Amino acid sequence: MTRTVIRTCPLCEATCGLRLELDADDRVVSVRGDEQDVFSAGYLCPKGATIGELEADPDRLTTPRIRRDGQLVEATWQEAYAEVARRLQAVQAAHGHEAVALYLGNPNVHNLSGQLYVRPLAKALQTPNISSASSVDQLPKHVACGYLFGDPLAIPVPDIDRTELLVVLGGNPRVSNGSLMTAPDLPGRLNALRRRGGRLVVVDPVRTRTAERADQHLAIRPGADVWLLLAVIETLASEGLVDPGDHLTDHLDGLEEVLALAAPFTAERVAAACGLHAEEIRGLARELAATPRAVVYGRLGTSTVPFGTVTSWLVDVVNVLTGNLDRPGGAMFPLPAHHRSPRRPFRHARRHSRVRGLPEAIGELPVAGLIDEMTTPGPGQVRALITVAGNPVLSTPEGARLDAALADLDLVIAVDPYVTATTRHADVLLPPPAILQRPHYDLAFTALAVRNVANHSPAAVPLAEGQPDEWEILLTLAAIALGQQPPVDVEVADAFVLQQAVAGVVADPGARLATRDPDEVVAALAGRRGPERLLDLLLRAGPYGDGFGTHPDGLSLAALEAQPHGVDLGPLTPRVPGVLATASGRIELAPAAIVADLERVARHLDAVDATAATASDPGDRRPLVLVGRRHLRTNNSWSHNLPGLAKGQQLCTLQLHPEDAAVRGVVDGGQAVVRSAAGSVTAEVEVTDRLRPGVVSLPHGFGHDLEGVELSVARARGGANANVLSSRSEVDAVSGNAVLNGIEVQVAPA
Ligand SMILES: Nc1nc2c(c(=O)[nH]1)N[C@H]1C(S)=C(S)[C@@H](COP(=O)(O)OP(=O)(O)OC[C@H]3O[C@@H](n4cnc5c(=O)[nH]c(N)nc54)[C@H](O)[C@@H]3O)O[C@H]1N2
Ligand SMILES: Nc1nc2c(c(=O)[nH]1)N[C@H]1C(S)=C(S)[C@@H](COP(=O)(O)OP(=O)(O)OC[C@H]3O[C@@H](n4cnc5c(=O)[nH]c(N)nc54)[C@H](O)[C@@H]3O)O[C@H]1N2
Ligand code: SF4
Ligand SMILES: [Mo]
Repeated sequence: MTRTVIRTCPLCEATCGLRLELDADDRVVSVRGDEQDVFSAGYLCPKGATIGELEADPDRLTTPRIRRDGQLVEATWQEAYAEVARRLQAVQAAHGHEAVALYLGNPNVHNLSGQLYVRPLAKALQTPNISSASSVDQLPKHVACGYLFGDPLAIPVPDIDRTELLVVLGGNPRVSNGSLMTAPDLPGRLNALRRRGGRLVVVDPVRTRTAERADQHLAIRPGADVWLLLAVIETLASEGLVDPGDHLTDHLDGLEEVLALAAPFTAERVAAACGLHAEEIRGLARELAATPRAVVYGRLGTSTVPFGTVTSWLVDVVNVLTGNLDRPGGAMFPLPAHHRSPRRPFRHARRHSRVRGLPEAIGELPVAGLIDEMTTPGPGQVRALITVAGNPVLSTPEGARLDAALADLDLVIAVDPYVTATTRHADVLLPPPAILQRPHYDLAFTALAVRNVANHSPAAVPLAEGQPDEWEILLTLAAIALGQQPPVDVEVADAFVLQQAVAGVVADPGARLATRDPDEVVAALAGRRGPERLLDLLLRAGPYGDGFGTHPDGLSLAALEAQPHGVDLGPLTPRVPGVLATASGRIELAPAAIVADLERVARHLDAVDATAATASDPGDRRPLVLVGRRHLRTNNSWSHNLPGLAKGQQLCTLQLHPEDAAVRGVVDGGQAVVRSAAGSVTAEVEVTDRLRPGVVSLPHGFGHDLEGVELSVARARGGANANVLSSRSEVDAVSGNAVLNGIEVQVAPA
């Protein structure tokens, strides 16, 4: 006897619907794409297909661990919480609240508990030292959109199903399945674009899977997109092609300023630095101007670079100048079903990190500064770290140094289902429930989706006796951080969280709940608890909500539960000016804080010109430039333990061009030492002409063969930790985001 469970895959941003068969013991016996899903229509990738393997992974923890005599031994939840209280409160008492740092990893964004209960924990800790995977990823986009539109979460996405020209910079959606662009079945959507006569242009130093199936591939030099985009703007301006469109005329500030700023960056001036021909750059600008529905989209390769914020900003500036912002087929703002707090005009750099003065953004400090906060003595030194769903030893700069710094901390607490390179340092390790044991709704990704959709998955498998859900773990940590002793009454803590949420919603004139009596709202939510109660509130108060009776046909959690394949709320619609939260109420096309970095952009161009001049010498021994990559069958650092995904293959290879390999005497299948200013690793060599000469590629998330890691499959293949090579001092100046692409390295046979 099996039963069918329909739910959304939480493993990447594509939010595909899954159709699972579970046996009588709740084991997954088969996984298919849900053909009735309103958004994914049956699409499934190899990662989604292994969800059963993930749930059944013998290395996945279900029991807490605490450190006793140097060993991580199993403990009860009571013992684990008691240990947290004893040791966390001791650090707080001895060194102050700021001595405790919090690092939030990527899976928090794919998890309702992480989305709704991490913030109460962060608040309760009363520490400035909060960082997340955002600052090794998309932070520059938040900062750019914060300045442009006043709201760091107002990120326009390519209207991929209606565009006629998609220009992808530094993204590989055929492998990543999309990022800051939630669209299940991107391979199918890209095929459809070309079938209807549209064009795909890919700008990437590597001929990726996306690039090889594009109409045009521009093999740019790493880090050069900033100059490319400035030259596109210069071309639009000098050839009279600027036309933001009537719909934006009354909502735009700074247009003339942007055009003036781009004037020095002609295509001819930047071509060598970009490694492209001037005519290719001008051609791109002309094509963008001439195509009625076109959109530029930048992803990781435009973000984790020295000018990440400027580049992310320029992407949307080009969309504005070509009339493609907020228009069908261009870059559009989704309108998700849940209520979002009204945004005050974006503020940035409200405080700075203690040691290096890195700026705060979206309430966090860049993780590139964390090692310094841990290792630099003085008042405010970090002595304890809590990680929730993160593996910073493998995902953040100078991973090996972070690893050493973690060993010296007074306390490490981790909420994570695995003993990883990072969590092997934990003094207390608290495992969250499995994916099928928790409800799922994509608060983050419905706000980045190329259609407005809503889809809820209730928990499919019950929690074990005494097993806490992840939100209960997070609330318990929060209460302990506030000085309580366990056992913590999570219902009381949760009632407080709800009360705060309701107060925020009824005070928002834009909510479908404004001016209602808070007690009445709380009463109407009775019968649910935890994240589902909060979600019900947000859905009912949201733009499609039932308003607790004012819009009887509107959405509620119950309405979504009745629609397991999701609810389609239609294509994206124009949202300017309503979406804007700037002080002026307009799009601020030339924000001073971003414009200030253009001087550095110009200086770097001069410096790069000098090296570009020698780049064509095939025998030259200039440093190579390292970029990252992803594989269809991996998910950052934590899927490598699934035999079905890994298939026994070494995916962590150093790719380099045949010319570069020959000059250095490294051979396909051999071992090479890769050295940067920050460190060195040894990796297996893969020679391929997919890369631009001078560029080498290594994926991140590997390097599991460290003492104490309990990932039996992943350990066996090890792989090199790419972040031994990235430097914590290389950051995007505006946002503090780490530079992970475009690192100078030397390669030699091992
Ligand atoms: N299968 C799989 N899917 C994933 C993930 C995964 O690990 N595996 N991770 C998920 C996560 S967390 C994210 S953030 C997304 C990322 O999603 P994407 O950004 O689509 O994926 P990446 O493969 O990182 O693509 C970055 C591309 O930028 C190129 N690049 C590097 N430097 C430069 C540069 O200076 N300029 C330009 N133009 N290109 C450059 C690289 O060659 C690479 O092809 O993927 C998500 N999806
Ligand atoms: N060199 C280089 N470095 C990079 C990148 C790159 O392209 N190149 N990409 C960067 C990007 S885009 C990202 S997003 C980061 C990711 O960096 P991180 O978020 O730090 O790392 P992940 O590898 O995603 O690790 C996630 C951890 O969460 C745990 N986990 C999984 N599900 C859950 C859950 O439901 N609850 C809890 N509590 N834990 C869970 C996993 O066991 C794993 O230990 O890496 C960044 N680092
Ligand atoms: S594309 Fe992403 S969401 Fe879809 S099945 Fe694969 S991992 Fe899951
Ligand atoms: Mo990411």
